[in-house]
Amino acid sequence: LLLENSLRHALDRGEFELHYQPQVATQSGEIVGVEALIRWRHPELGLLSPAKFIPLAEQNGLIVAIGSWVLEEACRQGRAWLDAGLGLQHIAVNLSARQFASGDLLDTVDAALLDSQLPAAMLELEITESTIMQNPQEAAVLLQRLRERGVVLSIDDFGTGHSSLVSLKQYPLDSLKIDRGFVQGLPNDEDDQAITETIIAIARKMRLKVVAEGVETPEQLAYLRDAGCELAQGYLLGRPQPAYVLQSLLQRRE
Ligand code: G
Ligand code: G
Ligand code: MN
Ligand code: NA
Repeated sequence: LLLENSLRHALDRGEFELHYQPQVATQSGEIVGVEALIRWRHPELGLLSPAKFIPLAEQNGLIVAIGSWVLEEACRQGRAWLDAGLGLQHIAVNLSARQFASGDLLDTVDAALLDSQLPAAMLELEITESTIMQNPQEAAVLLQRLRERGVVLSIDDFGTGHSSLVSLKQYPLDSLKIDRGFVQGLPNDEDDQAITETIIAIARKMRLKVVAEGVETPEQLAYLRDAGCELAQGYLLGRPQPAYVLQSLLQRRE
């Protein structure tokens, strides 16, 4: 396929870029972190979202090389923002299942941290429940190794991945991200209320940070804040944007 061929060259040609979406404290409104989200600036097709090429990269294995680039670039940017005194607590990066299982994730993370001199505690890695459940034993070891380095570990799309709550106890996690599918129905849908409140309660009991995704309305934000959800992310608070746009947002805040 055409897209697959150009995907092979996209890294060498420098066609990928990271956009950054703010994560905001629901109490203060302050931007405390960002999530890095990859985009492909395709020479003919324009800016492509990850949905258009990440599944393909997962299939053909290119995701491992792309994922390494993402880690390096995010850490480099995080360090630049740290040096600029912008006061971000963390920069979050998504890991795909294949990248997680590749066998060189630890080396890749170590190299990205070493090259950038980003403090490990500023790097947050987002992993889905299904990635963990593909190989629960190996995942436990890998997450432990990452934790030993001081990296922050977060479960993405929490509530959608069929992991038992009990099993989560075995993993050294720092944070849960409430899937935007549950946030969508807030503040009125009673099922979504029950689910989000339960996730917030679990997070609190397990001493995990909790981030609500896909917050699009002031009513959703108010509901989540009142329910005790610390952090929120979504179009209401900021779309994923190029580094320089996010940087000007952060500077305006100073
Ligand atoms: O950015 P967007 O809004 O379209 O993201 C769509 C999906 O692509 C999300 O599920 C997100 O986790 C995933 N994604 C975005 N950036 C990356 C990345 O750098 N690596 C991987 N593996 N997935 C990503
Ligand atoms: O799976 P992950 O959480 O990494 O997905 C992030 C994706 O969600 C990105 O594609 C991002 O653009 C998208 N996203 C971020 N905020 C919102 C939002 O408020 N509403 C919707 N529908 N999508 C969002
Ligand atoms: Mn994510
Ligand atoms: Na998500």
